[in-house]
Amino acid sequence: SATEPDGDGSGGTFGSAIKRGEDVPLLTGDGEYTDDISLRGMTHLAICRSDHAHARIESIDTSDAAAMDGVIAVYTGEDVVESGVPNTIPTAWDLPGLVQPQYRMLATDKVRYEGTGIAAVIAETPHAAHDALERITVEYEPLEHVTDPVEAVERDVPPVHDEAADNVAFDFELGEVDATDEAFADADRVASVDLRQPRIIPNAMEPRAALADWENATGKLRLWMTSQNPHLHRMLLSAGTLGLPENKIQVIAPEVGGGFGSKIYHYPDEAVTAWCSMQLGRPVKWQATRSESYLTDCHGRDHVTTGEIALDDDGTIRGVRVETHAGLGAQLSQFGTATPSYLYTTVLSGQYTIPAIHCRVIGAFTNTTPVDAYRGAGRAEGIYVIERLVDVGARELGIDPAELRRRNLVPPDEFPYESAAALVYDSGEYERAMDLALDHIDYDELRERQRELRDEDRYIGIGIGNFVESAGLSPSGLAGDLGAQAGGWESSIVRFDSTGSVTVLAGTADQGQGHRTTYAQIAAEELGLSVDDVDVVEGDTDRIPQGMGTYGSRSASVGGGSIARGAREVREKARRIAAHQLETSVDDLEFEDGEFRVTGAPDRSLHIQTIAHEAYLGHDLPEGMDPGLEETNFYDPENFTYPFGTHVAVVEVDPETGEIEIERYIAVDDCGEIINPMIVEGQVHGGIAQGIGAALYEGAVYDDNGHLQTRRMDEYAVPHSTQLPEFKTDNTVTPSPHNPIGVKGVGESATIAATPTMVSAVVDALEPFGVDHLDMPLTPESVWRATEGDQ
Ligand code: MCN
Repeated sequence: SATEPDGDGSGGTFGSAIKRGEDVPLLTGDGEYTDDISLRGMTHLAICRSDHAHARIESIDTSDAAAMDGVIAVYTGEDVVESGVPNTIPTAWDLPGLVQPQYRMLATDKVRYEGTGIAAVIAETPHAAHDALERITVEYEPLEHVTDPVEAVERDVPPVHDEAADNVAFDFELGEVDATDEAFADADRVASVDLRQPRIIPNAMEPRAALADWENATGKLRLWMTSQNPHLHRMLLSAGTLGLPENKIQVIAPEVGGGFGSKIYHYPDEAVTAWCSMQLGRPVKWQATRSESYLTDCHGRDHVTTGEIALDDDGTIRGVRVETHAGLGAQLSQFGTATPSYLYTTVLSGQYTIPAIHCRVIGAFTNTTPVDAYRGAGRAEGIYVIERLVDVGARELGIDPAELRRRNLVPPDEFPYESAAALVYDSGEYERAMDLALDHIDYDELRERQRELRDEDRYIGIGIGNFVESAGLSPSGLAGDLGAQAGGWESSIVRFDSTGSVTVLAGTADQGQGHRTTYAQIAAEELGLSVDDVDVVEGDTDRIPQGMGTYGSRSASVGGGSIARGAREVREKARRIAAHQLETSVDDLEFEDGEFRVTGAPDRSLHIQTIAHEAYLGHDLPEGMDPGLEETNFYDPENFTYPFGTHVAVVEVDPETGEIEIERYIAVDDCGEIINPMIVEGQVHGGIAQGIGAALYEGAVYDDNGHLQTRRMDEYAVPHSTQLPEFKTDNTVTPSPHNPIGVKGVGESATIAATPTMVSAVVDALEPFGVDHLDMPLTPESVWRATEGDQ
């Protein structure tokens, strides 16, 4: 079928748990990260950042810093302006009525959050550069600040940007307000929940870094950086920020140690690094410290929400109504407007047939680090809301939460399913996945046991998280309609060389996902080869002409889809050469294990690797055929893919201490056809850890002065492995009809699922205490207070 990997040469590699080839250099210390690269004459950049949340810059005195030993130059925002480069950080997706204030490489007039870059010091060593920061004197006129998105809009505070006097960047609505109001008026019951989703700090293992090398002689910039999407960085840097044509910029993403979204965006810092190199004609390196990353990497989430669900007594969901204040931080980041609007509101139907949905999102500027997509981006926040609503609805009706979910699931024969929140879900078997997850814990028996234990003053809770996710935004036309500064397509080159080995050049960029292995599996499968015959190259705009990068769980479906299409074209060209040389027709050739064989005469055959050699000699090709054996493919899928699944957690809560013990964690994910089950399992494990982190531990905290309090690893609690249970993972397979290999994304699924699952479990445990919702993070203190009736 069109949805199955059709490696009819069957290398047998698609679907196998092949070990990640990329891990050997990473585990033996041979991986080369940006900071590992040194160039002759290299200098070091440190960025002077504001320690005020909101203030007018009165003056900046850099003379002492400039006079220090080892300091080469100190630049301020005025110097950047005077250099005449366009100096904008062009960013956000457009939205109706969006206020897009100016965003410069270094601030000149005001600082709008603690961490705003105001001056750049270039020195011979990193230490000299950092020491000099302390000698820069900045005089500020402090202004009142605001860090909370509701207060930003409702309290009378000096605006973060003059252009948005009320701090509202956008006021976005999705769905039919009248139809939803009617559904609510008709329904038997309404349940509601007020909730907060705290800010998350992304915590990639490698902090952001850049190394810029401007060549005066050629007028070309080479920029190594911790990028999830080098081609997008090239595009945004060239026109809006530096004013260079794209062919004068090479962006290279060497090994990148995690991103979770934070390395998608076009930040001022990498641009400043490049600009400084252009001023000095010397290589400049910037390596963020951990605290600098905590302060300046875009944060995630930050929603304050009221959700309502309308239900009939038989459990039928009639409608959902949501209003949320989304904190955007002080500047609009690249996906910072799309995440809380399109990505959030469109998943509010979850896995359920909900006839009426209305959602209003108020995007608010605050004096905080800009907020953008963090693993799960928008979908995580939206699914959290609908899953919390289903739980409070179940409580309201006295119906078991699994049963209420079951009664409202989109049935398998309804696909493609158009939700009231404007998405067309591609395929799904939601009940099958939910049943599988519930079977793992013997759900009905466990409910019985829960009741018995309560009589002994023991409180276990069962949490259920159903999710559906829109992954791999496409097609490009839709992205354009929605105002995206990016396309939904992906590009790759599949290239045989004359020795019969294959290089795949892909426009995506791995930060740990395992593309080099899974892409090799796709190409090897299509070409009947072993994965060892295939090299995968990503992350260099001079080697790979075009690409859109890795985010939104798009690489397997869009990038992998492109590779499969390219490999098939290569195979068909090879088939025509084989037919010519074997003096038969293409239809009389079978392809197996890399061999083209004449049907009925198996001794007459040619291996695809031999054909590759012939293709490059070009001595004996079919009439009119060009030599060579490679294809460039651009692939623009017709829709997102829609991964889904059910996660289940079993916890025990100690009401005396508020401690939560996670006893079981089951994840059933459906990401369509699975390229590599081991990599998929790894993605799910990491995702669960981050989802549990958000539910139980994480959350950025600003103090009363607008200072980020959680700015070190010992102040911001990501879960340790000892705090996590053993995960049980399982899969169902419902292929996506929308791409050539039937895959759906998996990179964000578990993060989306795990957070509502954990909160659901803890709140379920606390039912006897009358608790029907508790805000994250569910610290022992908040749980204990809840058991004491103090929420
Ligand atoms: N895969 C597969 N079979 C499928 C689907 C995916 O074998 N049916 C494989 C893919 O080939 C790929 C991996 O699973 O090797 C993830 O694929 P995909 O879901 O397409 O996601 P992307 O590769 O586009 O990665 C992005 C996604 C996102 S959005 C975040 S955030 C995230 C994540 O991946 N950040 C990560 N996983 C991460 N993993 C690591 N180690 N580090 C990060 O920063």
